[in-house]
Amino acid sequence: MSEPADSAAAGPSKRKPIAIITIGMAGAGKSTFVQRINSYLHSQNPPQPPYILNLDPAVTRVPFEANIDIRDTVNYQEVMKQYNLGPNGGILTALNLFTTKFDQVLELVERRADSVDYVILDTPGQIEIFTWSASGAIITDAIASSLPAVVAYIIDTPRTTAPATFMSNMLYACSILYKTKLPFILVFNKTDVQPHDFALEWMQDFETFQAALATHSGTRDSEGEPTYMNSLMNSMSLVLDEFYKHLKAVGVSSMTGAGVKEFFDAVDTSRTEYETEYLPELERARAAREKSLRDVKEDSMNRLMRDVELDRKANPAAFANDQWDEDDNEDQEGGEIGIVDRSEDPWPGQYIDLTQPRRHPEENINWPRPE
Ligand SMILES: Nc1nc2c(ncn2[C@@H]2O[C@H](COP(=O)(O)OP(=O)(O)OP(=O)(O)O)[C@@H](O)[C@H]2O)c(=O)[nH]1
Ligand SMILES: [Mg+2]
Repeated sequence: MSEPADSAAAGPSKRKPIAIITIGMAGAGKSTFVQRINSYLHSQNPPQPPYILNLDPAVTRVPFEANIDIRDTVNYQEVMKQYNLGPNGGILTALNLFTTKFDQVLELVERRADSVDYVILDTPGQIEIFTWSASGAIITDAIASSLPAVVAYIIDTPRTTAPATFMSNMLYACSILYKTKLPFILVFNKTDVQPHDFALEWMQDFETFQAALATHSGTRDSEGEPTYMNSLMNSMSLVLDEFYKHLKAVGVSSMTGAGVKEFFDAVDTSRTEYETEYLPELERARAAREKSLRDVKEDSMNRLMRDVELDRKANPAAFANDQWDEDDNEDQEGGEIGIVDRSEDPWPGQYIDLTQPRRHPEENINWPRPE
């Protein structure tokens, strides 16, 4: 449980809120989960109401009150009509349109950073619309570069008891982890219907997963040999073994509220992970981007100088006429052109704009404004 002291300490030294990005297959229970963690936070003492963003333009009814709702910005039905799109194209386009305004969303979120501890995002039902679109990536990156962030990957536990389904769901989770590189929590939802121990067991010991695979129908052909699918999954389970080490898994029932406290414990651990792993990576990426920009500039400068050199060789007479006259630059030390930063405080000798009143309280001088 996050200590009540947290929100009581709201002030300049308050930690930033953490963003929880819920992602999951259609019908996994994302919206119900958001509602559940929302009511859990409200029931804390003192209450810690989160800041909620609904990014699903097609939902007709959300079980929580969103602070920012994509449906207030774009009308998904209108988008479908105007752009002549089907439902998924409509959702994707609506999300793209919303993303063009995401800087305003970030501003609003940042304005509330001092008063909230959690920012929660509910994403569209069709998972790939968020995970494989440019706008999903832009939103995730924008949020994660301004706040600590964690992905809550919601899994429909009763629907993943078959080893093949379990594996494809985990591979999907794996691809999202490597795409976002954010701290990741697997949320096995609907544990009131199906407890998630089987999943934990499969994740901890791949041999039990392979055993489950072997006993499952359809994994042997008519001659009793393992099918291609079976061998593929066996090899994949070894790959996933490495992936499981990087994440936390919790079982939750969004219906009853079981496991929500454990979920928030995992969120707290993720904050530390974000600070120690994601943030340095983000800064490295930023520095690399700046360096590559510098390299590109340097490269074009070098090419320009080479061209000038070639030109000089090809046409020495013209070059002789086009010399810099040293006498014209006596006041320029070393021939360098002085760059003035107009945004900085003026210094003696610099031009002063007399149309503006200038006050120097420490010198007690008050320039009069000209009539
Ligand atoms: N028994 C049980 N049902 C749940 C639980 N969580 C969600 N559901 C049910 O699962 C169905 C889908 O829930 P939603 O919250 O709409 O799922 P979603 O992932 O937001 O769905 P989309 O946004 O349409 O993809 C609803 O009928 C919920 O009542 C749970 O913990 N237990
Ligand atoms: Mg939903």
